[in-house]
Amino acid sequence: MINNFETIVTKSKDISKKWRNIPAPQRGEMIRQFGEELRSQKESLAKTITKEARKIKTESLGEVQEAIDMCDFAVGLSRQLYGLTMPSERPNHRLQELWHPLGVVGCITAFNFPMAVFAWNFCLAAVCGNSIIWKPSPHSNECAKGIKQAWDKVSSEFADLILILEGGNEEAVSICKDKRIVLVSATGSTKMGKELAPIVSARLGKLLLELGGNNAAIVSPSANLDLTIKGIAFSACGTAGQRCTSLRRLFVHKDIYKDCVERLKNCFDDLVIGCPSKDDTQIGPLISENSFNSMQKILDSLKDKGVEVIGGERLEIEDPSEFYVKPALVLVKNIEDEMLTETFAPILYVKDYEDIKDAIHMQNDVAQGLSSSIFTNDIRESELFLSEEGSDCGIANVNIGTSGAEIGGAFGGEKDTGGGRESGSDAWKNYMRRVTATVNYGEDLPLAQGVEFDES
Ligand code: UN1
Repeated sequence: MINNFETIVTKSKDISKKWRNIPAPQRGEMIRQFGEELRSQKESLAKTITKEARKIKTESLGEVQEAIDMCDFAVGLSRQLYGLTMPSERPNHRLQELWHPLGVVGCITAFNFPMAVFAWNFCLAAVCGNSIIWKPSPHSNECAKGIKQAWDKVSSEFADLILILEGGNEEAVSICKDKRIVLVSATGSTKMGKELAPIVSARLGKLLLELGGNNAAIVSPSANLDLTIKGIAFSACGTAGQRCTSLRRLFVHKDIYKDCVERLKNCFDDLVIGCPSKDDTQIGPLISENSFNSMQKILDSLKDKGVEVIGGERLEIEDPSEFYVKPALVLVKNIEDEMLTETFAPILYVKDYEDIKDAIHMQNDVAQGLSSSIFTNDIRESELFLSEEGSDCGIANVNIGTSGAEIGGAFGGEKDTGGGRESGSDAWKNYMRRVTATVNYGEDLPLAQGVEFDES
């Protein structure tokens, strides 16, 4: 039994009961102040991200910005938590949807987005009238504390709206088991999701899952290659390949394959790998030795099969306890088993294609379904890619890499990615319960579907 678990859940439940009675626009006002606080602490919060998650400066700043953007979005939402009104089939009746808070939300986050993903969840949960219990990754407890302190500064008697439960798997399981935690929103690997989801489902709790990706991009002969190479490099190598949206597989049309691979090799050679706090660094180290070992294991198994691997080696830069790697380009002739799993490291598999439909098929032919891209100037191809016969992912981009989504859209994916949608659009609906209300303001009692029931 985790010692502070009971206290945390009780406190969270208590505060949720007070918070839900605050009108939504007033809740929005407090979130606006939270956003202002994040703005004023942007530099120092970004430094904490760089220190713990080892992200480069510009990405850490971008991550705090993502949290600020979520605050702004939630402020707007605070006056737009709309319920539909539908025409009733009966006279003198009103048919309407009402949206109410859920209560306590549990949020489990990963090391790679130690602030932004929490902000996606918290800003929506809070504006919708809920409290949140946050279990951050054990790699990012300081980031969690930084966010909590910013909230404490503006939240007066509502400080408990964010309560942090530090820990690992045991704590995550406790959140999943507890019936008082109405919704569990979890970000992490598919393996983690498959372990946790049955626990929540067994109590018929609500789930919001954002799990692994195995994202692909297609490069068509009409693509603007300058733009394409930049998009590929950022998606495949940015954050050292440790985003759920990182680009892992590339399908290049055979007519431009040689040129594209040549340019990618040069581009990967030019990337500045080093200490993430330095201004010109583009790629920092991997999060841990374990990540490094998983990457090497995959590359070794490919090499053993005779597959061409360029790069991927460890670089001894600065602190010898850190794991810097050169991003790997893996030139495959056939689909290899290794390509079908997500390795959280900068490995980019490249394969040629002849027919766009084959490329789309290969792109979709994995268990995961998070993000996807096509680089093309051919409108027929881009429309096919976005059509129901195209990408089967939750995110489908044209002439943009697979990573770096804005907060305004719904974020998440299909299949082994878990099906959840967080962040923008109508993702707020996940954090509320819907009541369908029918009101009869007439003197008679007509029944729906024309059913007759005469009691006399
Ligand atoms: C994640 O890696 O879990 O689209 C989230 C992106 C970021 C979010 C990534 N906005 O890459």
